[in-house]
Amino acid sequence: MAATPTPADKFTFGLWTIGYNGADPFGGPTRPHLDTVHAVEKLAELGAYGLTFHDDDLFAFGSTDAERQHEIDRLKGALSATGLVVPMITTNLFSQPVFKDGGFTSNDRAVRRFALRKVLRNLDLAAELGATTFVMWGGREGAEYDAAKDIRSALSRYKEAVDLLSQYVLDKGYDIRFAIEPKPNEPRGDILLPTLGHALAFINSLEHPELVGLNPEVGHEQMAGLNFASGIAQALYHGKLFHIDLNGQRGIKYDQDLVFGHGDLHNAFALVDLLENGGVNGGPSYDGPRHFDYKPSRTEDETGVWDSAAANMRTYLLLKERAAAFRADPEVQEALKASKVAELAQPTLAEGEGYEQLLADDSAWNLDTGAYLGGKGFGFVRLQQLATEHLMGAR
Ligand SMILES: [Mn+2]
Repeated sequence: MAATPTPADKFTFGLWTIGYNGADPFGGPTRPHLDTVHAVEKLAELGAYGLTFHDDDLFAFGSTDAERQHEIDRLKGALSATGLVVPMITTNLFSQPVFKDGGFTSNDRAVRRFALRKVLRNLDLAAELGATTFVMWGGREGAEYDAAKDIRSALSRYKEAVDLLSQYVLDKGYDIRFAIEPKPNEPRGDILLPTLGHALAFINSLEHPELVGLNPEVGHEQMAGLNFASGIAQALYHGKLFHIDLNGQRGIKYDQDLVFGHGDLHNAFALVDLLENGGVNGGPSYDGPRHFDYKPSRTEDETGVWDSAAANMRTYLLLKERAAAFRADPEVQEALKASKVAELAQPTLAEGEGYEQLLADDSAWNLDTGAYLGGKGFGFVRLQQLATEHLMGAR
């Protein structure tokens, strides 16, 4: 069955997702600790491709070198036994009290220097495990109060950090690129680089912008009221979709981290259609891991954890099937043509034409603008209904 995942689908999971114990700001854990080796075995059984983690997910903060190495060795053993890979790792600069005002941008310089050391050590581990993407989610890089944080200095320190880490990767010859993960708020009142667009602008200020791209997350952009599929299209336009975090979110509220598709299903359909069919000649527009950053709900037991992990992958594959059917439908092709969707790819000016030729073209100015009142519509609603019917399996 096409909706059964295999490693070729490149589905990956954060160790912190399936390992989430159900603790929230209002109550403690509802599930016991999940062992890393068991997690890797279960993910392999379900058809996943890889595992990702923060340093502190794998070995507790403050571990001795021997304890740290023990956990790394256990992971390596599980990876070689199952064939799972680690395509991305990331550093936790948010859980410990030392990071309460951030890591790269804490007002406390000693904390910033410690944060850099923690990331440098984790970059060595990324290279050792063959991870080629290093995600940076600056969850505590922000503030609650305007006078408390000099935002321009904070951005300068952020740049200083990313520039240093980029130089390290270049000097070491590591095959690693960085992916910034934007989020508007939570846990801070306001987080730096709150949306994909803010992060894109920031990347342009860096010493090595070619090494730095984005890891956009469905729920994070939707928490800001933004259209995720549209944002991903812009990230692709700039060549900056280095990684992606898939999950579900229902509107502008706290970060829900639902299963992919359990939030805005219509936008999830548009996203999968873009990723799978939005490339040249209708092929995929993105070939990296389809990474799930979700949380099994607090109400679930361990069976529910694995059911929800499987649900992420199954929903993605079902949407991929629906998107293929949508593109293959002759009525959809006709509706796309009627809506002039492809005409937007045609340059507005003719070959070699500049403003002088445009100014000399009376037909451009003499357009019968009055005819647009009551004239032919674009038919976008019809197109959306066709998409909806394919999404519902009604066509
Ligand atoms: Mn994420």
